[in-house]
Amino acid sequence: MQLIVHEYGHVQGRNSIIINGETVRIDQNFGKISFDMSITDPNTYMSNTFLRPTDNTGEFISNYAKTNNAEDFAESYYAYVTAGNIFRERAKLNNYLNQKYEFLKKYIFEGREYNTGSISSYLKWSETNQQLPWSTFAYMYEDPDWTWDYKYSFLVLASPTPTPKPRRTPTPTPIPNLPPTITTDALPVGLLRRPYQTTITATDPDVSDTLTATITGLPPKLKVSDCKQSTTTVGNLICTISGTPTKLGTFPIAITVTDSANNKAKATLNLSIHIR
Ligand SMILES: [Ca+2]
Ligand SMILES: [Zn+2]
Repeated sequence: MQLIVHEYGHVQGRNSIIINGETVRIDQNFGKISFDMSITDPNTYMSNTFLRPTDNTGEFISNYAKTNNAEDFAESYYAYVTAGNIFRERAKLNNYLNQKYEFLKKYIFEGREYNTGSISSYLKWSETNQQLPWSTFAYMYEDPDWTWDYKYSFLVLASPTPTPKPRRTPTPTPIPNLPPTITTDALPVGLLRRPYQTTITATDPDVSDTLTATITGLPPKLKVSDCKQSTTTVGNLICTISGTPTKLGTFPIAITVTDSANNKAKATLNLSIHIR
C-alpha cells in the first residue's frame, strides 16, 4: 500500500499546475523548498543538491525523501495520505516540512486532509533511526518495532468548504384559518309584552380562536344580554337575546361573527313579534 501511494505520487508529481500564473511541473516546483533547482540533472531534470546541506534535520518526511526532489515529493505525497496525523505533528517542528505539507494541501489535495497514521507510532520513532515508519525503505527492508496500526480508511479530516448552494427557504404550508359558522338558522317568534329569550350560536373549526359577535336590528326593548364563549364546547359562541318586546312586526336581525383571524360569518334572521 505504501509503495503504491508513493509511486502514484510520482505520477502526480510529473503533472503540471499553475502557480502564480506560471505553468510548472509539480515535483520541480515542490523541490524548491529543499533543493537547489538551478542545478538539475540534464537527463532527469531532478536536483539532489540541498539548499541547506548541513542543517536539514527534520526537513524531510523520510530519509529516502532526501534522494532528490522527485522522491521528496513522492514520499511527502505518500505520507500526506497515509500518515496525515504524523505529517502534521512533524510539520509543526520544521518550517520547511510545514511548507511541503501546505504545498500538498493547497495544490494537490485542495484543502482535503487525512486522519491517517498513528501518533503513538510516531512517538516511538527515534530521530537516530532515519527510517521513518512509513518510509519506502522501512517498508521494504526493515521490520518495524512499532505498532503498525495505520488505518487506510482515508477518513477525510477536513474538506474545503463547498460553495453553498442557494437554498430556498421551504415555504411552510400555511394552515388556513377557517371562518366561523353561525349555527342558529331561525329565531323563535316572540309575543308582545311577554318576556322573550333566545340564543344565537356560532362555532369555529379553529379551537384557539376567540369569536365575537355583533347583532343589530333587534326590536325595541330586546338586547343582547350576554355573548360569550361556550364553556363546554371549544370554539363555540353563545349570545343570548332577551327582553320584553313592545312592538309588533318582523325584524331582520343582522348577525356578524368574527374569529381571531378576522374571518367573518354573516347571517340575517327574522325575528317576528306577534300579539299572541
Ligand atoms: Ca377561524
Ligand atoms: Zn520513488
